[in-house]
Amino acid sequence: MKLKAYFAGSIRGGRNDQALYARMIDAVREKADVLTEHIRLSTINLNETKNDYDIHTQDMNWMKECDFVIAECTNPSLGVGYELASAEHLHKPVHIFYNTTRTQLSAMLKGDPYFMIHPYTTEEELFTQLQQVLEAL
Ligand code: 6IA
Repeated sequence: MKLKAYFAGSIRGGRNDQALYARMIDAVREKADVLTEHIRLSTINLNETKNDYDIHTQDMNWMKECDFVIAECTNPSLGVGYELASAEHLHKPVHIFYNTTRTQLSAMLKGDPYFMIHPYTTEEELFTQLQQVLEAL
């Protein structure tokens, strides 16, 4: 059976890195079904009034279902932080990527030995590390 991945990336926290999320999701899809494909979309309308209760329920069900979590945390997002804490409580393997030239990762992630943290400075470095993570699964 194919593995299931939960990809986490900023939505209301800001969509500056949407194209990067799409490229990462493409890479993850070589190895696993990505349950949270919508993160890649350039068409998310932040003004749309969706049912937040349904979004939270669906995402937490996917979190329970997934085999591992990949998060891109360069753009800070409250929702992603919440997802990462949930993943830890559910004992899911969590890989966090962030660009050290653009952000300082929160101490609440960097200081938690549970998380596997992958700092990078270039996109090439990011994808080399991501491939290594996927090959080791
Ligand atoms: O606080 P944020 O919005 O940046 O949180 C982003 C994280 O929360 C992502 O990793 C998603 O998994 C989850 N999330 C936040 N919003 C949504 C959503 N629709 N649909 C699915 N997952 C979400 C929001 C659309 C809305 C702006 C109309």
